[in-house]
Amino acid sequence: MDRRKFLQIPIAAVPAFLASRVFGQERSKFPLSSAMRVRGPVVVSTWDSGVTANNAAWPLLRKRGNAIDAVEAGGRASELEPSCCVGLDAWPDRDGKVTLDACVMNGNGDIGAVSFLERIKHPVSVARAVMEKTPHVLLSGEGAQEFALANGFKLESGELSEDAKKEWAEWLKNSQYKPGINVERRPNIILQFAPNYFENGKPNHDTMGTVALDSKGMLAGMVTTSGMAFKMRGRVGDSPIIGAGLFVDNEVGAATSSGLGEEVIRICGTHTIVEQMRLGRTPEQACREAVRRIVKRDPVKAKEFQVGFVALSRTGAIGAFAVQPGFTYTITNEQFPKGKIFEAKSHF
Ligand code: SD4
Repeated sequence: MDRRKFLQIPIAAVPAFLASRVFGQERSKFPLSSAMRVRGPVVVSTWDSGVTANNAAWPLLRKRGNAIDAVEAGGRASELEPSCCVGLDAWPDRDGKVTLDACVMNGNGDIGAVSFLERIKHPVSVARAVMEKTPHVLLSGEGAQEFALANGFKLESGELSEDAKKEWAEWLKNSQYKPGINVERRPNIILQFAPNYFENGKPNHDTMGTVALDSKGMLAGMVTTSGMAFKMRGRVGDSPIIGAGLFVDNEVGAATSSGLGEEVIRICGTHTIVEQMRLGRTPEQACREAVRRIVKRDPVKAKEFQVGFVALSRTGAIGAFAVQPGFTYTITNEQFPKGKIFEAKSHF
C-alpha cells in the first residue's frame, strides 16, 4: 500500500488490541505529575518506540545490573529495530548515505561518542568503546569507522534499506530539507508496532535517547540516531554532543532530548536541564525551562519544529516537556514492567 493511501486510513480502523499486544500498555494521555517518583531501578526512553530500548534495558536493571550496561543494551536493540528508525536501516542524508551519531555517559562523568559514522551497525557500542578504550571523548567520520573496525566491529554494506530507498527517491523529487514536527516515518511499520502514533496526525521521530537509574543509585544514559532525515552530508546534530543530547550527573540526575538538534545545541539543552534540577527544579520544570529558552529565541520559527526533553532525577523523579504536543516517552520499572507510554506537556 502506498504511503499516501495508507495515511487516509482512519485511526478508528486500527484494532486497539494491537497496541496493547505489542506494548502491553496504551499511551497515557496524562503525563506523570512532576511530583511523582518511582522507586528502585528505572529506565526512561524518548518516544513510544522507547519500549524497544526499555525492553532490552529492564531485564539487566531488574537483576541489579549496571545502568551503563542497561542503556547500551537499549541502544543496541533500537539500532536493530527498523521501527525505531535509528540504525543502518534508517533514513539517509540528502546524498543517500546513512550517517549515525551516538553517545553514552554515566553519572561519574565518563563519556564517549561517535558522529558521522557510516556502515557500522552499533554506534552506541562504538561510543562506549571510545569512552573505555581511548583518551578521547568523541570520534567522527572515517576515524570513528577505523576505530570501530580496529575494535572488532564489522563493516556493513552501506546499502539503503528498501523503505529508505523509496523515501529517499520520493524526497529527491523536491529535495527540500524541511524537518517536520514529530516527523512522519515508516507508517506501515509504525502501524504494526504503535497504532497510537497516528492520534492527532503527529507521528514519530528518529532518535532514541535513554536514561536509567540502577539499584546501586548509579545513573547512565545513551543516545543513538541517524539524525535528521535528508540533512546535509556531514551534518551532526545534538545527539552525540554531551550537554546537548545527553547529560548525566550522579549528584543530580540525567536528561536526554529528541527533535531539531540545532535548537538543542544552541542552549546546551540537557546540561541546562541538569543544572536547573541542581538548583531545585523538578525534572518537568527543568525541561520546561529548556523549552522556554528555545522558544524565546524565535517564537515564530518555534511553531514549525519539535524538541522534546525527558529527565530523571537521582531520586527517581521523572518529567518531560516539549515544544509541540505529541512528544512521548516510555517508562519501565517494577511498576510498569512492560513499559508505560506518557505524552509530555508542551509549550504550544
Ligand atoms: C538530530 N535530534 O539529529 C536529532 C534528530 C531527532 O527525532 O531527534 N529526531 O537533530
